[in-house]
Amino acid sequence: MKLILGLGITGLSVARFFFKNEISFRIADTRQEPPMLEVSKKEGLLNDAYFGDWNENLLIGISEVIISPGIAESEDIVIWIRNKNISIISDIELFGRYAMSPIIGITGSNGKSTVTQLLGEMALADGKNAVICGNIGKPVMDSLSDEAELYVVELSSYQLDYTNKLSLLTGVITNITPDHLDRYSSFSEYISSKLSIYKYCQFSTVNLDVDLANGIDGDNYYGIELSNLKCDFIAKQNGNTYEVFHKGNRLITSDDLKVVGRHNIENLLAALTLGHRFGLSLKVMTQAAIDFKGLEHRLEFVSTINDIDYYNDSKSTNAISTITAINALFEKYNNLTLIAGGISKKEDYSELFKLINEKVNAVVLIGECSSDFSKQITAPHVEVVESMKKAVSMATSMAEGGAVLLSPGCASFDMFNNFNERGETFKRFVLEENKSLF
Ligand code: UMA
Ligand code: ADP
Repeated sequence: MKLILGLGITGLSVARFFFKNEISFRIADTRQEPPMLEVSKKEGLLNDAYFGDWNENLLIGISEVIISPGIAESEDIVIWIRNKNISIISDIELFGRYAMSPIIGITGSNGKSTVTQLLGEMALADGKNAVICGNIGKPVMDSLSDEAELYVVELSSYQLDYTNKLSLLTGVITNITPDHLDRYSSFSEYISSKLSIYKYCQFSTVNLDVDLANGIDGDNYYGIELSNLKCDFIAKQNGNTYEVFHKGNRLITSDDLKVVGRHNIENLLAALTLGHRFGLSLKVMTQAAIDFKGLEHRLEFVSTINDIDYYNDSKSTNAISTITAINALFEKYNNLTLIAGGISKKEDYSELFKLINEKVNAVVLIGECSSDFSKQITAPHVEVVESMKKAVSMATSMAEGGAVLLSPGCASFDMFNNFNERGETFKRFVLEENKSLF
């Protein structure tokens, strides 16, 4: 019998698959009311289910465990499983056993979802039945399809940690910067988790701008400002514009794109390199990049109100993504007002504070870390407020044209259920701010 650990969207997708294929399974979750409880009940998936603290008896009669990514290696249940030498795998490994079409894997600290979505859109534009799935929010076991011609899968380090076998056509690490250090005992452990993607790649795609991946013997390379002949795709900066080349031929410039910032050029190079390896047409990929609107909550343009442009970058949950957002907008605006804060991660924020002090005119802080952050930020105007509503009205009153940017650099759970809710709340108040002017 199989044991499914966790009844979030991963556990539910695995249970559905076993149920459909008449494979017997048990489900367990430490939460009395896990998020997918009701739907699992309705679908008749809870014949053998246990909710509450881990219990070693859960392992009786179990030959393999499929573990949800949110459950850490340090949990008792994982220790018991390891001691008993029971096979433990991720949903990704299970998916790899059944997927009949090529899989492209995308991991990294930031940019995973953007590259996954962009590459998926490129493949769809080229007439391929591509399925976009994984950590992006659509569990892989809900995504298996006989009609799929390509799976574009976002892989988190949590998923990679429980993966032992997988066959990827190609895969990439978009970048590696400190993240999830509450889950890993050191940064180097987190780096090893990310690097493990290359063990599974038939062809490894390497971003030469990522120092940590530089020693990797890749098959396809890309990077910005590199004259490196081994690169398939490169970009060069010309003033405020980036030009993207394939083997010396100019394909596109940043002025043609709807998304902004150097990081989005890096994301584009990743998608082009992966797509080219699969055999997508360069012309179609280029047009798909021009049409790409970016993902919600990632440096998403919201509206212009009274000469102020508002951007929602709620997905920024670490220092580097807020650094990236500030740098991207600084290329376009000389007046920036930042809304940041939330639950800070166990990482060094000093580079971010330095950048804010240099480039941001006014800062509004929210959430758990706000008073701590306010001591370290010396930008001309810093205010601490207790709600998103106040943050938006305060930022609007402080901004003198230019842009107001929500880029928290922190997790959202002190004030919101998740980053989506935080971003939606921000957008709602921005649009209300607009109404209140009329
Ligand atoms: N949990 C318990 N007890 C349990 C099981 C889980 O308390 O018995 C808690 C976990 O500690 C965690 C939460 O429940 O805080 C959710 O964990 P989960 O593994 O049940 O999550 P799923 O709902 O299955 O969603 C997971 C990914 N979540 C995590 O990795 C935490 C989703 O990524 C992913 O979209 C989904 O599978 C489909 O593949 C989310 C995420 O935050 C968006 N990912 C991290 C990131 O992107 O940085 C890695
Ligand atoms: P992930 O799925 O890895 O979390 P996303 O594409 O969802 O990545 O973006 C998360 C955050 O990181 C957003 O704030 C976004 O603007 C920023 N970001 C996107 N691509 C990159 C990149 N290549 N380098 C740094 N930051 C990035």
